[in-house]
Amino acid sequence: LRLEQDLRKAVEGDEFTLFLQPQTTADGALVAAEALVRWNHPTRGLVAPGGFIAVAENSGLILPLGDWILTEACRILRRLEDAGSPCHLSVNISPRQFRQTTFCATVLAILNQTRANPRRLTLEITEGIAIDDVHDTVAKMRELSACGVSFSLDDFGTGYSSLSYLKQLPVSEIKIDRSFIQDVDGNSHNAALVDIILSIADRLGLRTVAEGVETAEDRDFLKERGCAIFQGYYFSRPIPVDAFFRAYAPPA
Ligand code: G
Ligand code: G
Ligand code: MN
Ligand code: NA
Repeated sequence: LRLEQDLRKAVEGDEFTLFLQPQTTADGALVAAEALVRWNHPTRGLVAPGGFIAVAENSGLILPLGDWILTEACRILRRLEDAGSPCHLSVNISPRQFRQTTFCATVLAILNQTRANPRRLTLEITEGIAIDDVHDTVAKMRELSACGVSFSLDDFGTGYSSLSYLKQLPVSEIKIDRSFIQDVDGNSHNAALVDIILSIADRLGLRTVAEGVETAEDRDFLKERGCAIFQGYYFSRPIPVDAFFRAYAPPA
């Protein structure tokens, strides 16, 4: 409850910040970034989302927080475009946020207000969005897709029905969960699974992002099997926005 009270104050008091983690080609050329929220707690310092996203989700605070995250992400997207960077941006969407009846209107209003390019925005969803109302889920995804926004299936392979989600949802990208990627080069079990996930994605014409790439060996393994995009500590940790701009979109 203490955490929830603190979180409520934090949402009102602007205590959040976004970090960006690059998504690159195998050779490290920047393609996109994932926005990852951090809580700049007055006494506890930077708190990672593992420590508060679930509380925000259960208390409903994810709704104002989610709006703030999307707005901030779209501002960053606009800045990237203004700086001449081709970088796209991925934003994590919580199930509760997605299920709001006003979800599409909110996303479109934020895009409009920030003048960010919808074609550069990817929304990461997980199997948590639940498929009990497939029609509503698909309708929302189609509405936003029609405006240029794309969707990525995050943590792919960890849910109970990953293939069913893939069958039913109009996503253009899957993110192979890092539990499969770690030591993919040395672990033949992971290697077999990743191989198969990559060929499923290839057959369906989906882009694949490998997350949690930590070593050159894992990068090489994935590259050889046609993985397009790489995210992980081997390339970069999530970093503050200013550091990201200095490293990837320096002023001309
Ligand atoms: O950054 P870190 O690895 O600590 O993130 C942990 C978890 O928090 C991840 O599963 C990630 O999807 C989630 N997360 C990070 N940023 C956001 C965000 O902006 N919105 C939502 N809903 N979840 C986030
Ligand atoms: O669940 P989601 O994919 O949204 O969360 C991404 C999380 O993975 C972020 O919190 C990020 O900090 C973390 N992450 C990113 N790259 C690596 C990596 O190479 N290794 C590990 N262990 N975690 C990573
Ligand atoms: Mn994610
Ligand atoms: Na993930």
